[in-house]
Amino acid sequence: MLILTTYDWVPEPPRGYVRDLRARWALEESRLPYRVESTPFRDRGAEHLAHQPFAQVPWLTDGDVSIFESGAILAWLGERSPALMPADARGRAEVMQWLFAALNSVEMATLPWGLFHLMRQADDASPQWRFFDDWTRARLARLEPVLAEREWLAGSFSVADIAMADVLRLVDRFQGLDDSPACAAYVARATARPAFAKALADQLAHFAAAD
Ligand SMILES: N[C@@H](CCC(=O)N[C@@H](CS)C(=O)NCC(=O)O)C(=O)O
Repeated sequence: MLILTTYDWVPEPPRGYVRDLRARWALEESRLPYRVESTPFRDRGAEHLAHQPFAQVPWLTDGDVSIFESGAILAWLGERSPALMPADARGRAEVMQWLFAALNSVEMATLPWGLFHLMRQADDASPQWRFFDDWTRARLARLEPVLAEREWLAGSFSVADIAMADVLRLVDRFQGLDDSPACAAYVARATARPAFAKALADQLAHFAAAD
């Protein structure tokens, strides 16, 4: 039995975007059996740090393996299910490069961009904001022609799409995909999948239950 651990509660703004969603989504796509456990949001103790050294979530337990970082969890689950990653070396390489690209080339720019919005600091008069806005626009401009010509990043749907679509969701939340129709259509396509809907509903219900 796979066990996914997330916080017992989070404030309202990040709900629906907490990274356990990526693991939930992959688990739903794979149909692997799993359950969700909670770790305290407010009181992050030694047990938490033993699984996630930055006191963050999520982490996944698979037998005697405990693994943190949403990207590493996606890669791990990809190895467990052909619904998430092909078994052949070339296919795996395709998925891995796009998984890393989502996290290391796109999210690196878009996460600070999203945080500016969350903190209501997205102000064109601010050079710091303009830096992150330009950086995000540059990444989207390169991604746009890629997504205009393919349904999914690496052939069939994979963990790379879970990562990339979830990264782009945060941009979409603040209307950042308005000038990137292929990126917007890709997010709509990915989030129309029943596994995403289940993962999102389950995350929202999990945190709401603790209110
Ligand atoms: N790179 C990590 C980031 C994990 C992360 O930022 N988790 C957030 C929830 S989405 C968290 O635990 N935030 C609380 C904190 O940083 O104290 C991953 O992808 O798993």
